[in-house]
Parts: sequence; structure tokens; C-alpha cells
Amino acid sequence: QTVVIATGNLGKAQEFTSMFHKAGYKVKTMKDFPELPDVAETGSTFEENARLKAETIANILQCPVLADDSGLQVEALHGMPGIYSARFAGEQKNDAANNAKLLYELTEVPDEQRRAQFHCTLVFAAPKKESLVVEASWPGRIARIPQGDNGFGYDPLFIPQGMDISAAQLSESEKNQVSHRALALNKLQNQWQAWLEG
Ligand code: ITT
Repeated sequence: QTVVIATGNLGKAQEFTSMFHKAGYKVKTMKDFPELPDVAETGSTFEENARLKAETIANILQCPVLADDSGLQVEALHGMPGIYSARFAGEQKNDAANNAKLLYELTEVPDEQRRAQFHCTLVFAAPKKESLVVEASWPGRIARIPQGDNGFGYDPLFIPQGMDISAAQLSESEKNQVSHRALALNKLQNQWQAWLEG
């Protein structure tokens, strides 16, 4: 069985792929459908954007499609960058520039006020079905120096609660046991087969 993931983000694709492979599913991503248009994320919430991606692609491909809309919410920045996480530093998606901007914005913010969380909303859409929606978050804080080479996005600056290393210092399989994406996917895993076959 194959699941199509409506993402062009290689980091996400890799995390989903290893999680679905473990459950015995094949995975295709937007890279396998180069002819498909980029879906504009014009929503004002994670859920709206994930719905846009999943439902648009499910309508075109006429098959079940999972989309992830996720981001980093920083308390001292009143929840920013949030849904703007991928393009925090400019129109072009650029992880290094986003991390630099985040550090700059938090220059004056003391350690005890650097709380943040990663948020993930997953929408599973299929033709003629009401979409399935699940969400989860992963609490932590923002470091002063980026550390680690694993993962993607803001991982080098995110110290998960209860740890003293960054998310980019976790191995892929370690991150996949505890991340916002892993927690959301766990919630989905209990429901999606019944939903799809029902
Ligand atoms: P798709 O829309 O094609 O899936 P995207 O990267 O544009 O890819 P989003 O709009 O959901 O995806 O933006 C998510 C951004 O939030 C992502 O680019 C990272 O900057 C950040 N992010 C989300 N999950 C993350 C994680 O597990 N680790 C680090 N950063 C993450």
C-alpha cells in the first residue's frame, strides 16, 4: 500500500518515509509528481494550510494524501514564526537564514524566557471523504548557538524539554520517537486505516 505525502520538504519527507516504512507502507512525495503545481499556503492556521495541501493534491491524484503543516512557536515572539516558519527570513525558504534571524530576534531574551514549541498538524485527505485532522506539539527552548547536523529547519536551535542537546543532535530514529511530527503521526496511526476503509 502507498501513501502520498504532499510535501516538497526533504527533511519532512525523510521522517515520514522512515516512519511509514516501519509500518509497512510505501511512500511517494511531491518529488514523484513533478508535473503537479505548488499549492499556495494562503490559510491563517496550520490546519487550513495542511488542508489546502492535502485536499488539493488528493483531488488531483484521486488517491489518499497526507499533508503536514508545521512550525516553531516562540513564546517571547508571541508564537512567531508559527505558520511563517519556512519563510521567516524571506520569500525564499532558507533554513540557515531563518535560524540566524531567530537568534537575532532573541538576542536580548534571557535563558529562562526562551521557551518554544514545535507544532505539527497533519491532514489526511481522500476523495469523497471528510479529512482526518490530528495535531501535536513538542515543548522545549531556543539555544544561543546552533548545534548538531541532523534533522532540518530549526532543529540545531531547539533544545527539547528534558534534554540538554539540540534536536539536530538526536539521531533520526531518536527524533522520530519524540517529535511533534512523531506524536501527531502516532495519533493518526490509531485512526487512519479505519477511516480510509470505512
Ligand atoms: P511543505 O509545505 O512542502 O510540506 P515546508 O517546509 O514549506 O514544506 P511548512 O510550510 O509546514 O513546510 O513549514 C514548516 C517549517 O517549520 C519548516 O520549513 C521548518 O522551518 C519548521 N519545522 C517544522 N518541523 C520542523 C522540525 O521537525 N524540525 C525543524 N524545523 C521544523
